[in-house]
Amino acid sequence: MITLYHFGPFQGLADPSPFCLKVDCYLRAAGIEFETKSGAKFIGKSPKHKLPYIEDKGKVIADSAFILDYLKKQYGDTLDRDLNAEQQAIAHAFTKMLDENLYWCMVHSRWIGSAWPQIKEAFFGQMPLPLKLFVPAIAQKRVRKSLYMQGLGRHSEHEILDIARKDFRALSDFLGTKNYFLINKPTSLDVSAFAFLAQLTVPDIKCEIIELARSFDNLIDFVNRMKTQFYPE
Ligand SMILES: N[C@@H](CCC(=O)N[C@@H](CS)C(=O)NCC(=O)O)C(=O)O
Repeated sequence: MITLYHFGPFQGLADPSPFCLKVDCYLRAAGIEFETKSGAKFIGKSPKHKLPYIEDKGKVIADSAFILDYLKKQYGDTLDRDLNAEQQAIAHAFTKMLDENLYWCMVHSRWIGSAWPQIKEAFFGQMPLPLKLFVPAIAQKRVRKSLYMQGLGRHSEHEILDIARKDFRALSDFLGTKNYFLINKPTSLDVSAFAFLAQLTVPDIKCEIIELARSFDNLIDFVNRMKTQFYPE
């Protein structure tokens, strides 16, 4: 059986990481049985020092994109096999927009922006003393450096919100009144979109980017549709 190494449940979601939630939701949508092992401690054991990674039949695969490629090869491409080349190209472009652009806006709001006090409490509140006095600051410093190196961290909060707004607008306009992004059933693009949009709409955190995401009604309806379908619990 496949083991998914991830962070673990967070405020009504299977995971606070969009990449871990993507793999979790893909496995459910594709009907592939799996078990989970939860905890930030697995970051150190991951071949790429990030989560998620999976273990299957003695093989270890890290990175959500490589994991989905592996699952499609080993267990059949049940979600995307009906997509034509044009739809696959659109799915690729949107997926990379989520992974490489919206992700960093989300990281900024959680770790640097106005969500930080709430995130600090949610992620580190249970940590024993004296760890919780300094671990959050060390983690925040690392994330700040990553954001600066990536480039998004050099923008103002106002500019970052504007960058996120354009991603939400593109997703919302493309989804329109459809139930799913590409065809009349969920594909891996729906899984990816859910994994990111749910982070910004389900948890009970108050901040500007979450307020902004929640102003796109069709995206909220989409998240609720996917949640009801794949997370009925
Ligand atoms: N490209 C990777 C990104 C994974 C990733 O960035 N994971 C973050 C959590 S959202 C992580 O494990 N960060 C831990 C760290 O950097 O120490 C994927 O698609 O899986």
